[in-house]
Amino acid sequence: MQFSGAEIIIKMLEKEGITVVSGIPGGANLPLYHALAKSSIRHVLTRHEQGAGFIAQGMARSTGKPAVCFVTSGPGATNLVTAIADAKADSVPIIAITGQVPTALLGTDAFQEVDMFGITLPITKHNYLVRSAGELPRIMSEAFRIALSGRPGPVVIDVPKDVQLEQVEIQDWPAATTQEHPDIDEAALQRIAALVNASQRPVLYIGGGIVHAHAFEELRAFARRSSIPVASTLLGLGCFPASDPLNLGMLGMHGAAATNFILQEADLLLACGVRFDDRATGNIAHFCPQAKIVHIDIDPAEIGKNRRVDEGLAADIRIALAELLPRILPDQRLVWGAFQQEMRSRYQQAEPRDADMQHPRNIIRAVAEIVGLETIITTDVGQHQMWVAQTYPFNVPRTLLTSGGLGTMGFGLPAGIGAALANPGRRVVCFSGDGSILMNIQELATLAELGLDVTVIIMNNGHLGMVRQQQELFYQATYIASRFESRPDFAAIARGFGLRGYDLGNTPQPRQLLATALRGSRPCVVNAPVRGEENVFPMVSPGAGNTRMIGFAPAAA
Ligand SMILES: Cc1ncc(C[n+]2csc(CCOP(=O)(O)OP(=O)(O)O)c2C)c(N)n1
Ligand SMILES: [Mg+2]
Repeated sequence: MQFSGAEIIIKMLEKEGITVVSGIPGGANLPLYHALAKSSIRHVLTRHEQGAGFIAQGMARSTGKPAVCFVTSGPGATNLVTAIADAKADSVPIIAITGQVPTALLGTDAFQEVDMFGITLPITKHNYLVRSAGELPRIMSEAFRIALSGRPGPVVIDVPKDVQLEQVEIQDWPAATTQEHPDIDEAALQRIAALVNASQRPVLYIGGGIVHAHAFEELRAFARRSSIPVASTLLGLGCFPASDPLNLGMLGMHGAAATNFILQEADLLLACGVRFDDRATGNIAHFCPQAKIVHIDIDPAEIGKNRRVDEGLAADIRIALAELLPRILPDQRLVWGAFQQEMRSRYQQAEPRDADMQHPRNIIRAVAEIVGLETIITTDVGQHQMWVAQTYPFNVPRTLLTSGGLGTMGFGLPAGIGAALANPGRRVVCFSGDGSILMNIQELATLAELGLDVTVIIMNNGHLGMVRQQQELFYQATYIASRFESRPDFAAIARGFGLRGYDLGNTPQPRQLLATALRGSRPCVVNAPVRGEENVFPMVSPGAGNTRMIGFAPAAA
């Protein structure tokens, strides 16, 4: 049978189980949209291509399955670049199908031509410039396999308009993608088990790799069998329940002070699905100075990249932990447990007064008390993001979606829309900042159209707060370009988009108004005024080791 290139793409998406695609049409991808019109795949029209990219990310991050977006050539494609780079940094499997000028015009500076293949080469796991429709079944199938296999990541498929229109005969379609797992190194498992069994002060250091491998049960069983505490990166939060006594919370630049001190004393670091990112390790020369290092990660390129390891294992972390479990001796580690307890009581986080609803941490806690455990939280980037990471009790995997590696302001709202699309019946709350929300605020129109259960809470401090904080602490309080002169009325803006809008600054009873906003399931925006001078503490100074933290005081002995 004859199919056009565009029809092949749509058919392959159907075969891979794609039910929603986000995007924006334009001249160079209209054949693709024409084919989409005949498909059962739902299209979500965003208001900016970056929104489409982050909606795809929200779908992929919340489910672990690849998600797809469509954009046109030139400006449509370049508008998507940040979302692709963000997906690369956090290993998120999205597939971006970009329209391109006809093959005959490639390289001529044609209208709306950019070299998307060249631009995205360093920010994709893989990318294609398709030269003929006959290649599309193979390329589409490969793209899904590459996006999801091993360490996941974004794939770009750039499709010239004539290739979308080209008719070809297709007899056999490739089967839907399945995942393979490489064999595991038995001898390395034995050596790692021996190190664990011989250690007295082990710590698990876990991250996004646990999420991608769905290794939640295996991690819990492993940690509990031998009473090994678990320190998490930003992207690992939720993998291990916040409520578990072995949970140490977040390590690193804005991690818990006690956690950074506990790591300092570790004699064995079990790094699982992490990449020794500088935000987590601080000055790496001072990170876990007494510890032997075991690093297990699906990506062999990560092992030994930033830190020399005593034992490295390139493997699927879920399988590795499951295989290790029976080789680990049960141990209560009472002495180590008592030390951790002492650190925790000595270095407690300073808490704001309960009644102070102008403190971000109280707002975050109030939300956590109202919404259920299964609620998906998205954040933007800045102080509010770190307060959420420090404060919100993440007990369920994949309930925190945040831009970790790239730290992209504007991520939260569209990622929240994507999460709500992919998880019908689940509530989504996006914690944003007054700076970040403006970077993709146009997606409130998309949200209003879809009517999804997404609540956006804007921690409004009148500043690019994280920038202001750094200027205060490291640039002698010389403030430039970090304070907003104008104060948009976000509740009114929300209403202008057709959404419910609330302002906690306009009521003597902010808790009650917050509860009202979160009642029901229609989308809404809540402006939450917070003090401009508040800082996120503790904080490791840039370039220092993790135990050189500022902004915390040990409790009196
Ligand atoms: C797209 C983008 N531009 C610039 C930055 C640098 N940056 C990091 S945090 C921040 C301030 C964020 O302000 P806001 O969203 O209001 O959050 P707050 O820190 O005030 O809570 C800036 C400008 C960034 N991370 N992303
Ligand atoms: Mg702000």
